[in-house]
Amino acid sequence: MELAISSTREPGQAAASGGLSPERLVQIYRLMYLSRRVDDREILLKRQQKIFFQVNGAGHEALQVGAALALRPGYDWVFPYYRDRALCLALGVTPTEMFLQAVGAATDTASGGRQMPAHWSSRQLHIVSTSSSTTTQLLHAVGCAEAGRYFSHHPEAAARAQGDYRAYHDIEFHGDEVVLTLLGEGSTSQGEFWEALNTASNQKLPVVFCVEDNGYAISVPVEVNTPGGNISRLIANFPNFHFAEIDGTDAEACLKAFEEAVAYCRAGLGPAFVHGHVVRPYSHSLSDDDKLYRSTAEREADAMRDPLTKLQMRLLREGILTDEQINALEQELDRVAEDAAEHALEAPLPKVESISQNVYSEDLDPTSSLFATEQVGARVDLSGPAGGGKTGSEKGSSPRTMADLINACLHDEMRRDPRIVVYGEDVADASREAALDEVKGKGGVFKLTAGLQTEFGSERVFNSPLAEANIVGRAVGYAVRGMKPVVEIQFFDYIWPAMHQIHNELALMRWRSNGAWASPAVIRVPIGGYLTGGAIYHSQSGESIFTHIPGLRVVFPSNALDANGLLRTAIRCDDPVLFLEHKRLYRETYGRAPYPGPEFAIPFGKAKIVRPGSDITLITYGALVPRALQAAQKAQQQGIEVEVLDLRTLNPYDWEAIAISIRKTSRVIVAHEDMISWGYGAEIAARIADELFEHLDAPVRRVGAMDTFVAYQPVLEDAILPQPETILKAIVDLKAY
Ligand SMILES: Cc1ncc(C[n+]2csc(CCOP(=O)(O)OP(=O)(O)O)c2C)c(N)n1
Ligand SMILES: [Mg+2]
Repeated sequence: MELAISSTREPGQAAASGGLSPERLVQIYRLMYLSRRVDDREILLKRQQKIFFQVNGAGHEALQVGAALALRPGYDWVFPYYRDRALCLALGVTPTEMFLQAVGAATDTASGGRQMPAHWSSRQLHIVSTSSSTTTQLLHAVGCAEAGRYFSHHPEAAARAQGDYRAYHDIEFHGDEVVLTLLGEGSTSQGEFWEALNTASNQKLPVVFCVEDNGYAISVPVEVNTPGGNISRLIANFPNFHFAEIDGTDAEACLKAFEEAVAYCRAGLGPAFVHGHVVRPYSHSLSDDDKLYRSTAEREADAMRDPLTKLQMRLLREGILTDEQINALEQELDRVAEDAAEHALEAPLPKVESISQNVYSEDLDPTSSLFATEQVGARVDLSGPAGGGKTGSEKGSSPRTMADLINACLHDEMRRDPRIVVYGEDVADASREAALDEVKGKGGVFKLTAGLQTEFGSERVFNSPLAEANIVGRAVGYAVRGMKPVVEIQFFDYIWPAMHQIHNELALMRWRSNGAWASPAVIRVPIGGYLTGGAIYHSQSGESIFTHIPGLRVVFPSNALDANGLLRTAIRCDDPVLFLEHKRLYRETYGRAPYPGPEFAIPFGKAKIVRPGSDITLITYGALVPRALQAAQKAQQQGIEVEVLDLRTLNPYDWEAIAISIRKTSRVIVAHEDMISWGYGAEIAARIADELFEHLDAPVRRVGAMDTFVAYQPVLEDAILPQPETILKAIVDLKAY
């Protein structure tokens, strides 16, 4: 490492006026100065078009160095934002590493040339990969703190285990580690800021929240984002917090404030909130010019508070360093920045062949034979009802519903893997545990998590706040620490507040950090219509929106046995999984199956021929599987043999099975419940037309819902969603083509 943190020269004999030693003040100055010089050098490189983006940390250095020096690097955890250069330097990220990211080098340790500069990540230093999305990192910090606490209560859960994702995740915990997360004052307007404070406060988590308040969010002044202009005043009533509002340009005050905040958190007293008033002497980024929206007087007043100048003046005033010593120190650090930049400019660039690496786990392939225990256990009953009625993982050979077998899988896996936590809205049996002596418990609005809290306790199964981003954002934090959150979004219709976390964080964590971090959480989501009265907000589909996200596995079972085996694979694999459960199928007589045992798994990407046929291939999944079977049965009466292929998983999907079937039948329909335009079938149909054209005797047909929402009145609902008759008509038409 090229940066010596301590002073390289004798700082003179003078004593500092405050509580800090002269050596400490010089150390802080060195870090602050170097941070500024790395910014300046990057700005130069950007102007020379040798790098492609620049965002600076100027004016924030004192606050950030104070935060870093109060922490134990590689012991505590950090979820920074893009402005945190001085923080990261002080934690141990080197200037060379920073420039490697700026040039987009293959050897960029934070992202391998994938992220913009100042998008920090260091596995060794526990700096978790950060995105450009403001505020998302706060919920990760909360989940991370929860995971740390969990491991300290259950150290046995940290043991490595073979045969699933646990083989690839080293667990580090100490029991008193602190999590630091930082953001700008404008970003406190995001709902996720409040969602993070909510959980940190409620659970007294050891998270230090730091607001770096430079008075602007690009061009928007603080009073527009924050009613009254002061975030500290708005959050003052959150219970359990330690609060500090400080001059973030006063290096000594900053370090002191963070030492107190960290001590409070480390002692387990609750979270802390440090609000530092800083300045922004440069514009927001090189793409911004603050002269367009700030008065000269205001910018001059800011310049007077530049923390670097202030500390330099103090060092001189108190005789800690002479002019000559300051000059020598600065020249030395200028060279450090220059040499680091030169080095980075010569670094090798990433290979184009590396692009697809780390979209998914490189270690554990969920399509592999490791998960092919399908033959073990039972046979699915595709015809109709019988027996059932048992709950949990109670053994027995009578057919059980999809709801039963999902619940059974959750019980089995939680018994097997102590790293699993289950949370979401209403998923607990009862948050007020004492009530469980006299009540049966809720266990989810569809009862899919029934009995889990009772068996595994409130630390592993609990209700979340009514906030979907909170659910998924915390899951990211849990998962980067090596835990396996299996969370529930109550209805697919309400997944949208979590979309930002799913798209920009959960699915991206591995790729953007070039494999250094991953967040293989499972999100279970009841989906779909055919409910007779489900209406607009309890009937939505929309799976193709999620299959369009690289890094995210999407599973959509159509029967009890598949749901059981695929959920097991979802939990044991090393990728994030969206597990879609059709509400209409939960307790359907169709597709019940006996309990297949606790090791029954189905690999992803393996379609199933649920009905063989030679005339037409019908590709489908979810609630359209039983409807397609009904249509196929009727078609048979007209002499048409339809082969029904249940995809079971949508990403990955079984192209080979599709191709084999189409080569046999030469006619194909893709049918799904979701709207036809831009639906999942559009991609499958396009690929068939592209790659199997010579095997087709007719155009590729699609069946799906009308391009509208699902209405409440059943007459409308029936017309909007595809019915067996709709599918039959498509079959007959296609055969006649
Ligand atoms: C969710 C989201 N919305 C918008 C942006 C675009 N953006 C980037 S920085 C920024 C302003 C942030 O201001 P603040 O939180 O005060 O931090 P500062 O840059 O001032 O340190 C905006 C709007 C973004 N990155 N993420
Ligand atoms: Mg700001």
